[in-house]
Amino acid sequence: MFLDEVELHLSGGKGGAGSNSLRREKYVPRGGPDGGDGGRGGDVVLVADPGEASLQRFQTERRFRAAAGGPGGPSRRHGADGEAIRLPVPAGTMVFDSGTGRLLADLVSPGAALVVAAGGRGGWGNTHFATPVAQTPRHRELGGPGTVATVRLELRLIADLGLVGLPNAGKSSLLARLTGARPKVADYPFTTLSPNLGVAELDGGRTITVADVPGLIEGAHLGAGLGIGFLRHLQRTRSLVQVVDASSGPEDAVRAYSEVHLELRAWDEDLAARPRVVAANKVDLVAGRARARVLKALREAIESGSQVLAVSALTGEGVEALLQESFGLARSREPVDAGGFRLYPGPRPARPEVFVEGAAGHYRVSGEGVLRLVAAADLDDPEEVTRLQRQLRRLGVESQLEASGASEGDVVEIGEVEFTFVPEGPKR
Ligand SMILES: Nc1nc2c(ncn2[C@@H]2O[C@H](COP(=O)(O)OP(=O)(O)OP(=O)(O)O)[C@@H](O)[C@H]2O)c(=O)[nH]1
Ligand SMILES: [Mg+2]
Repeated sequence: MFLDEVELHLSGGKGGAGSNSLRREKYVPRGGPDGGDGGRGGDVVLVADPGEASLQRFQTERRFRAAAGGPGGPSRRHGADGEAIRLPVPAGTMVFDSGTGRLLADLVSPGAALVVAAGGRGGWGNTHFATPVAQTPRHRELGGPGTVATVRLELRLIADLGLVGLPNAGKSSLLARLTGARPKVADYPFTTLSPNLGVAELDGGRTITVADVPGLIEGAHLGAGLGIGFLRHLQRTRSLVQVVDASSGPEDAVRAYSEVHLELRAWDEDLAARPRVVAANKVDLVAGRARARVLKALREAIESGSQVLAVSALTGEGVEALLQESFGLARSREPVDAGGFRLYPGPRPARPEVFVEGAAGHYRVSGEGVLRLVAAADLDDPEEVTRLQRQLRRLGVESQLEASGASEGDVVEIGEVEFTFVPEGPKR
């Protein structure tokens, strides 16, 4: 099946740890610190790739974690950066935050990329921590954690031309006639279950992309037939060809036309108002007066502006004219999101938020910034613990704990670590 919606769980790689190496040289008993920094963790990146037609590749694998950064080494050796994971997605993939539903990016132009989960920062080696009083610090940092993200991908195909109509009208046959695509064609309704894309070539090397979607029936917007979810693939086409079966007389043809038009309007007024050609298909089955009557009835039923063209996907009659007309229409409209890649960065809190909950001797501190600090700290290193304490105090953790009623000796949980609360006095 064609997958056009999927949820992914992505994690950036952890940053590499800094090194706490001390320089060793002949005749120098205690060299200075020479521990290098850890490498950055790898990112997880979504990239719009014209070679992808659907989100099929995520059918089975939906969890990705990029590689961790390498540890720093002696002689200021920097750890290797973790390799990024680049996940190709079709152009037209929209990326939403699963939690909030917010649109993060619309990957329209080929090559547009979004870092969804960033790798963690590499930890500093001890060379950064030398001070006049601590010439040989054993202090270094562990790497920071990568960010994690759960995102929903939703594909909306980008095509110049969309074919829409009742089941069996001949949409897939027309797609095959117009382009090199070979969609399934059969004489029963609902043959097409998911969108097909093809590329039509005009003389002079010009091309247009054409999308064929499943048949639409009356009540589709209420969930009848295959529903209308697939219509979102038409929302970004530049023009529409409404395909009508003209072989069973004027009344049927006009009814078919109006039914589809009403469903389009129920879905999206803007889509229904898009420039359109009506293709009266299967005209090989109606000749002379009968054919003229169908075309006349359709032209009268359709609001001015839309052309009605007689075509036959079977014999190819009228297909060249249809292609030229649709090309003109598609050209008259701006390409979808001509600006290409759009990103919607979220507001960033200026200072990490700190949350304290709990009572009666046991408290839990949360907030992303605080959790990161604690996760990155090497708690086996007393110097680092002191530093961490100072940082936490600066963020207001101590004062908030006191405001919540914590007193000396209480248990304070931060992430995966438990501390004993020892207030250090007034905030700096
Ligand atoms: N005689 C004739 N038959 C046609 C023509 N176009 C399509 N057909 C036939 O009509 C039937 C339906 O064609 P499809 O192309 O599968 O129709 P569709 O609109 O894609 O149908 P769904 O995918 O079910 O929505 C097939 O048996 C085709 O061979 C035509 O121009 N003339
Ligand atoms: Mg079809």
